[in-house]
Amino acid sequence: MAQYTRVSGSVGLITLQSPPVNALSAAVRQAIVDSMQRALSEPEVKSVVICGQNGLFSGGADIKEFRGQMSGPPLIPMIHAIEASSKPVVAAIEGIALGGALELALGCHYRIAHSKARVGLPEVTLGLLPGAGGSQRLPRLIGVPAALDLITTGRHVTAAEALKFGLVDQITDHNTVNVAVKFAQRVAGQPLDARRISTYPCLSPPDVDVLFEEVMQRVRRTARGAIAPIACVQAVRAAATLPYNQGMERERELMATLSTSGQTRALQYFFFAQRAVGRWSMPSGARWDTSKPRPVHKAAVIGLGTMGRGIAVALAQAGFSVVAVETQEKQLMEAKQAISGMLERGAKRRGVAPALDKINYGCNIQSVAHVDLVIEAVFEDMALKKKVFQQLSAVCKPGTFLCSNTSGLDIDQLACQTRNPELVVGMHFFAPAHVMKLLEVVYGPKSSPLAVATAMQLGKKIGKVSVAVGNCRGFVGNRMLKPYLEQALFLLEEGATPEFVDQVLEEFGFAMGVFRMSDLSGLDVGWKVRMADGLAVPNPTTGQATRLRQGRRYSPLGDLLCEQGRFGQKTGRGWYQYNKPGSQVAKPDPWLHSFLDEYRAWHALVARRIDHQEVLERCLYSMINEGFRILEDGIAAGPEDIDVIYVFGYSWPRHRGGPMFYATTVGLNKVLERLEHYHQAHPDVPSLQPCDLLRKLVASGSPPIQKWREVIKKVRSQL
Ligand code: 3H9
Repeated sequence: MAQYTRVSGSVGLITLQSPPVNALSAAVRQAIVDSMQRALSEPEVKSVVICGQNGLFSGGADIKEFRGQMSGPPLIPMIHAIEASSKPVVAAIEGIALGGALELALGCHYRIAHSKARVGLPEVTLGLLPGAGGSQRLPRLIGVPAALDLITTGRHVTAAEALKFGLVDQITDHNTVNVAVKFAQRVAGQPLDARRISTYPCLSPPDVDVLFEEVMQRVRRTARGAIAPIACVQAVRAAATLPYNQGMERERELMATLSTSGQTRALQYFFFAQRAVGRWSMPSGARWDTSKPRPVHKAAVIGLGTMGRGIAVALAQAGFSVVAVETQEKQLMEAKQAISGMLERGAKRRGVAPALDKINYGCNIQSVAHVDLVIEAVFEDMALKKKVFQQLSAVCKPGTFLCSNTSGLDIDQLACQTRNPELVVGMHFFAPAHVMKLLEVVYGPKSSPLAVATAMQLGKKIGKVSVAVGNCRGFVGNRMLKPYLEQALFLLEEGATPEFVDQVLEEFGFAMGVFRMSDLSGLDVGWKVRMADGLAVPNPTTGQATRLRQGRRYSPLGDLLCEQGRFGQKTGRGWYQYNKPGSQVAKPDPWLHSFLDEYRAWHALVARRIDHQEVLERCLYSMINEGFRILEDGIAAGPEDIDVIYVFGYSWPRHRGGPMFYATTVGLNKVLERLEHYHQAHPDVPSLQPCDLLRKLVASGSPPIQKWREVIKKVRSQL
């Protein structure tokens, strides 16, 4: 709620009190309204300061309240009343002032921030806009271009940047509340007309139409189908072109549309999902809150290819001492140069000194003897990784955690090579490892909770969203990718083109369609895995049999491209053609179209017209079906883990919440029915056969996603 006290004789101090982030819940809003009335009615009180307890102003509107009926005083009139107050009101911003909290501060007559505070209007990330006057006041205060930047991206800005924008009046290194109280005493009795932002004209550049056109085009391009960023531009446009009251009316209309959209529900779900993955658990019952991590000071990276380099950079940038090992002298020198470049560019972007001295290089595995944790990132080959783990186990000091950056190999087999299998976990980074936010922390049957807790904490310290998952082929992310890729290939066999499949998936919101993504990652990677599995056979006999392998339908299309040396972007040819090797501009390739025609003719396949719906349903529902199997097997503890992995690691559009949340928006019964339909048409494709958990969820009335864990527990206890 909020506490009202009188300080220094004449200042009414309102302290927001609602842990953990002083969100503006109904009770807090009511307490602000009551406290303001009291401050206005007490003749001794000449000015007011609003602050938050525990060094945090406020995290904004209470997102949990969005799920139900709103109660308590609404924010808009509350903020208007503060702005209209005859006594000056000063916001004392410590920690954070986000969303509705910054809107509240914009209603105050003055804003004083601590130098370490951050402010922002992140509503767009929740599928909303700053709907308590923020879209109308901010452009009036800091100008249209800066307001567009803050409101359409939702980015947090530092106090120093806020001061530069004119968003706060003063910053301080001292006790912000004390400074604000003194300030409030000084400005008591001064005229307030010039301090009410809603009365300011909205100063726009002369070419305002051009500006909005450009911003709208950019926002549409990057929004990938999200509607909130577009509504944010429209709201700021209203501020720039309409009087304040009409602008507020437009803000209200746009907010009404957004707040009832499926996208905001998905984004709010995702907000809590991101936090839920931190509360990990293992089938053994070990949990985040009962397993203490061990501090890591010094880490090592073995293997300095693309992944190893990115991991070393991520560690060094986060302040860890790193030993970087590559056994071949020449590769070591190349890696050192590349890593230094990455560190220098990163430091330049962030305006800090490059952490070059954090990394020591070596070509001998002995140099990792004294580190606390090793991340192995050698080539994805089980025999090689086993050898490295044997060496590490012999060389490292007792208690060293041994982690593998494998993208899908069996962690247990690696653990078995060591003296202390309980200290072995997977740390699956995503390329480029210093940029991508996702980290899958993979526990095997022998991994200890201590090892999992330590890897999870290390992930957090280097800025990753870490998700703990069980050990199986491909873990969560790549295991679900398999049926998705497989369906895309089958669609080509049946008549689709890579361009069409990609277009449908990109319209859905993926940053890249499946074929463009495969070209980027390199087609040879999967080919090598399929060869090791005995699936891809060089020069197979032709005929129907080549499309049925190990008892199930198989498409050798990817293998045939690789046999032609078409490995994707790096060779300038793959599912698309590129101007030169390494180029990123994918162009349709007539050669590939004739190749597909010949392939179909050879296998007596008649191309048919495939529509959008079939592409989406077969690619996405087969992937979702695998997600249910993963939940059934206990590889992921809950649907949130899968959704977070897909949004952060596989560019699943965030405004669709992740694959498992998306299934709820389609309707679980519809997903089941369509899978049954496609499985009937393709009985030799096991990934289309609906899994038991999906059937059980539908049979139990398709409960909301927050209740799935209970059903999963029941299903697993019956196994
Ligand atoms: C808005 O204001 C709309 C307006 O325009 C009005 C329109 C009319 N509500 O992230 P953390 C919980 S929209 C409820 O782990 P951190 C969070 O779930 C709002 N709960 O800590 C977690 O709970 P648990 C605009 C909230 O230190 C706990 O607090 N505001 C809220 O890493 C700790 O959170 C935003 O979008 C909330 N607003 O980061 C800000 N915020 O422990 C969203 C947090 O049970 N919040 N919780 O898992 C954030 O960005 C970060 O949480 C913050 C703290 C930076 C505040």
